[in-house]
Amino acid sequence: MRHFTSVYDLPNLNDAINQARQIKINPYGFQHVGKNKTMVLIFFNASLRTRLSTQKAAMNLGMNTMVLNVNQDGWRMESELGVIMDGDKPEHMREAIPVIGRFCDIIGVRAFAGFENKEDDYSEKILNQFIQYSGVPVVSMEAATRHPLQSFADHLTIEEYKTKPRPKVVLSWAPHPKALPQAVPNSFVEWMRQTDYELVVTHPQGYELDKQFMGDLQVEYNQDKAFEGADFIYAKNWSSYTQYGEILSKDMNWTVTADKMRLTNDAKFMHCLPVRRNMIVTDEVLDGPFSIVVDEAENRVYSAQTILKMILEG
Ligand code: SN0
Repeated sequence: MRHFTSVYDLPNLNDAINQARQIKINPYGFQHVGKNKTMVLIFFNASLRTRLSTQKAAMNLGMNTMVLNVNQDGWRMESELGVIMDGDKPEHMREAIPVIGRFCDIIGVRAFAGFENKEDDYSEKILNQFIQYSGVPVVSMEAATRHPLQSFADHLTIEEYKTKPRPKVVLSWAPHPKALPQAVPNSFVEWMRQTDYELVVTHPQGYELDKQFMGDLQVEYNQDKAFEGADFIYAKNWSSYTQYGEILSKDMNWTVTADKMRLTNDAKFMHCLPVRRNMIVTDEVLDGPFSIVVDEAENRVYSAQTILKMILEG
């Protein structure tokens, strides 16, 4: 494996999960793999878990890490080719990316959807420039359309908590005050479709995800029905894909409550975090015994470490 941008980059999904479980048992057993190797983490957007877990993963492998918050600590970067650079962006990605590549062995990039242009976002314009110009392996730390390190950690978490071979896993839209990307739900659906779990997606009309992620999966528009007998509830807000980047609903009837959780088969509650309390999910559920959001976040280390190890060994 050279780059990691989606589940399709993994040579074998079961093997990746097994490796992650091994790494979780023995996180410092592979310190030689990253000796004298450097990872640069580039953030165009805010981060807490991704930043810390990816650095921790790299350090567990004996790597050195350097972090740059572009647009805050670094020069603002131009991404358009052929423009006259007379504005507020002093640096072009065309030079910045290969320069960064000379300083490291792996680059991690976080570049959310900008919501200015659907084509630019869904063609992964920024991430692909890193792949094209850096000369080193590139790991997506949430790009415009996917968040694969998160989905990998989600899969690992479900494997740990499932009590039957084929659990019912429900992705539920929930309300939020801001327009959020589709990356987390896109990636979650795409990843879950590679497992044999029973996957159900529920959201209000107008929140349909891009077909490339949903495939032939049908949406259950009735949230209560979706929750019936669920083993895992994965809540997430996203903005509309069809009416690109718009908020069509803030309907608090979609908030995950204890009453709704009672429809499930004592489902575990999951969310990638950060989570807006009493918008996405009530305090009662989030602080209750079925919430596994912190364990899910811990698994970000082992999913990232598996990916970095596979790249270093590749
Ligand atoms: C990001 C998203 O893609 O939804 C990152 C999740 C891992 N979430 C946010 O930007 C939340 C921001 C907010 O205002 O709650």
